[in-house]
Amino acid sequence: MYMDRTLLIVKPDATARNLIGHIINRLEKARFRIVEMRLVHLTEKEARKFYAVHEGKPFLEGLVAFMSSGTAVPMVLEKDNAVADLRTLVGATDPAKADCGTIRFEIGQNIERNSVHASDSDENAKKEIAFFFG
Ligand code: FUP
Repeated sequence: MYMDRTLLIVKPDATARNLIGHIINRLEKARFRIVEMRLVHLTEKEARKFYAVHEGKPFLEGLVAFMSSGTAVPMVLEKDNAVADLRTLVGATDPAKADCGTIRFEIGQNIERNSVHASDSDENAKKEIAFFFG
């Protein structure tokens, strides 16, 4: 049976605070299954490519510097309705605006250092999974 897939990245602010295990625990308790996972340290060039959709935005330079500042953990997650359910679990981009109980509400530090990335559509999930896992 085909299962929906999405991409999550544990961002460098979370790996620096030893929160990889905590995030995986949240994901598994929400019934996501990890089907691929890597530890990466993105170059600035790779981070810029990943966030190409934000070219020209005022926050891009800071975001690229942050995303290439330390270890990140991209993973492919499988679940029924994976994309939408993961966006719900992750919460709003700005942790200060995220719903109570979401991952960004719980551990996000600010709109840039918001601990996790989650694909926002099936189409982008496919592209982002290919970016990290070929
Ligand atoms: P999201 O889909 O929730 O990750 O949000 P966006 O695609 O809008 O933004 C991607 C990343 O850019 C965010 F995770 C953090 C960063 N960002 C900023 O640093 N400042 C902003 O004002 C907006 C986004």
